[in-house]
Amino acid sequence: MQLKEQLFQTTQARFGCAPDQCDDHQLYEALLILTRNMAQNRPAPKGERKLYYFSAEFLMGKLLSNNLLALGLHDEVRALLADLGRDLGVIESMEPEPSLGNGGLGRLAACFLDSIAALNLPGDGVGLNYHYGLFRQKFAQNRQTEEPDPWLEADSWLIPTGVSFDVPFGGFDLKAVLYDIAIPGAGSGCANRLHLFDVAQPADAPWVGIDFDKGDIAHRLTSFLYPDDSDEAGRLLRVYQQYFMVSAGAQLILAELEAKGYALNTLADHVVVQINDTHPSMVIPELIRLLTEKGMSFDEALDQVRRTCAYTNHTILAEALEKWPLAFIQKAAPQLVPVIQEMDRRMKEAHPDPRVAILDDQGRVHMAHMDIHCGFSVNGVAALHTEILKNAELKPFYDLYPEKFNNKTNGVTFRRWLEACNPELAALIDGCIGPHWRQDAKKLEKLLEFQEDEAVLDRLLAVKQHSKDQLCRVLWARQHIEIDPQSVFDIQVKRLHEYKRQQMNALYIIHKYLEIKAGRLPERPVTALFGAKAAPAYVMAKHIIHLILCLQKLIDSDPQVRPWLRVAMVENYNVTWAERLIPACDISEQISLASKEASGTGNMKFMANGAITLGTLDGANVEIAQLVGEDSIYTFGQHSDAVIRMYAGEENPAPDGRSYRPLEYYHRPAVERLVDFIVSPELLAIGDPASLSQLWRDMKNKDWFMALLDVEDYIAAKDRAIQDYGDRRAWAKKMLVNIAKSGYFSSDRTIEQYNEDIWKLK
Ligand code: 26V
Repeated sequence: MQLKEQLFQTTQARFGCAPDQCDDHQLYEALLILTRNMAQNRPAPKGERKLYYFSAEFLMGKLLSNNLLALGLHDEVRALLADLGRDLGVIESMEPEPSLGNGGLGRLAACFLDSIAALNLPGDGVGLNYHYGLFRQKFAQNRQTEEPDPWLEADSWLIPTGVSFDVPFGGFDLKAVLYDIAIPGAGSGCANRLHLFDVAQPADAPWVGIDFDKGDIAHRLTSFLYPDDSDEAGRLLRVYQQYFMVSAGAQLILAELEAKGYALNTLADHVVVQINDTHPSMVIPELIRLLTEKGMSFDEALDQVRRTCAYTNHTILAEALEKWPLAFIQKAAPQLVPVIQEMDRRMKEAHPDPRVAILDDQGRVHMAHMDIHCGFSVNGVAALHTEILKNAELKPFYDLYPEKFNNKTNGVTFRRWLEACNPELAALIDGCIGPHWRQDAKKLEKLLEFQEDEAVLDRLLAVKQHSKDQLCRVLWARQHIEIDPQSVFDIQVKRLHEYKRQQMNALYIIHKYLEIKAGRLPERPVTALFGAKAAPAYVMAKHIIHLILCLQKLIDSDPQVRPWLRVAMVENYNVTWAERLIPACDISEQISLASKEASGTGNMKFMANGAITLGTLDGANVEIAQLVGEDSIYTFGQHSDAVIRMYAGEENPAPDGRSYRPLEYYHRPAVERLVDFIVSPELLAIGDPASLSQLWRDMKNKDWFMALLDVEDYIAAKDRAIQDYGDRRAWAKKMLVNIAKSGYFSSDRTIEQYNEDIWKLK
């Protein structure tokens, strides 16, 4: 049946009217139903072996546009709607964004599902169906406030499956009900599934805290996505959530294995489980428990599981490595305790070194240690990150199991992050090198042939300007912020964390502000754009947001500074915002303290859209720098080995154990006046004195992530970039080189490497 006819039938059946009588939301719903059905009816990729990608977060973003692209219907639907006098972009904007992730880790999982399906590999995601995604951020009195963010409407992408499993908690069982989201592969003709487990009777009110009794857990277990460092009260809930996810997921794996007629002792031949950070680590003892319950010996169960499970590490921040008190597990899932104790006993017997123990002397379970001992692969997410794991953070494990360690540099799906979010650039690229980069992003390298082609460079600049103009319109429509579309767009968007150093960017803004006030005008106007959510309980992160919003206000009301420098922080930064901001960016801020950002993935998206990176040699920035060469990136700051030595405090340690002393940097005249401006009369008149002075004191005295160490070098590098921006031809060439070299960071490449080295699906 023609698409037009199908749409007509859908709106008739659902709303009793023809498409041209529907409002925008009704048309969205009709397209959702149509696309969902088409994706659902696609067959799964064939194969003898299947991947289960376990993750507590899948930050999918809106799905309509991407699913239409994957199904090859995007252009047809756009034309159909245009005939009705309607705009696909407007219809797409009706979709609520499912924010089922905190940041990079969850978004990576979503890019991976896209690539796994596009490469026609049999691989499903396993996670939880949170009813309220990450909180919705609002600004009031120059501060972040949080509101619940429901995303489920009467019609959503969820497909009820009728499948459920009983999950045994301490004292009661709970039914885990399975919903699926179909993941159609672009150009593959097949679809995989994202399996999301939910409780049978979810509470409809937002999460307001929880009592850990049977009734509350039964209704609220899936209410709420845990922000990455919330308060103590949520921690036990997190263990309940994790066990619910992995127990249901492990049961699903064994049910599918048996349904295919495979014996349990062939598990490792037919299944591979990728554990995305340590949140799903309890899948290891749960699989062992289920296998032994079905009659397998502990030895054999451990052997099967060890050959089935692989672990990805996404952070080296010690505070982010999960260590659950055994008492929590005893309460939530007591049946796992003897399994964990037996694994621990065996590992201690073989390796008595306390640094590699699963259970420590404080009765805590080190989830990553369990993964490394009881899995066959451990990978980091960028070359530098993997080296740091091997040589520092996880060195005792690398000494034991060198063969398990491998690197898989992250990637992003170019279907969402170039083709869908920047159609004008995609069309320009098609015009130069043809459409085949869409299947093989490495082909973008052919763009290098156009480095001296003035017409192409001019068009590249025009496309960028078009995206900047569009962003200006969106900013005005959503937040009534007016910025100069001709200014340099300098963008830092990512979770708010001290190690990512948004505070150092704020110091640059202060520097520019003071220069302008002193009559030293910059070469050209600059707009500093931010987007960032702070975990609700992360006090210092909230102080930094407050500082940025106060700077925004100060400059907005200063007619002397405003024409030259603007600050704009977007409210509720999410995937949808990213799709607007990234195509419009000139300078991509990737300024984490070297050694602290495992990889970054925003850096790759910006690069693919022709932004020039201003960054430290951290995470995947190192690989970006190697690919584009020093003319097409601005790097600065101390290197990771120096930073690691400073934390180790090898020479002349301060009382906090490090050899870094922030006061020494603070007392440099060029630095002191920037830091002190945080508590200047101008800012104190706008902001909360307690918040600003706490930030000021912390920066001088603690500065745990060493913003003052790098700030002078940062200012110099950024000023150089802003100056170079003036040579439009040379800048356009840098943009072209970045786009041409970005193909390496396609998640298709990353997934091919996972498959080649770890999953071995085909
Ligand atoms: C977790 C926590 C938990 C409590 C304390 C504060 C804190 C801070 C960070 C995290 C990180 C969670 C894991 C994560 O999102 N890692 C990110 O993974 C991306 C995909 O591999 C990678 O690009 C980012 O560099 C990495 O930060």
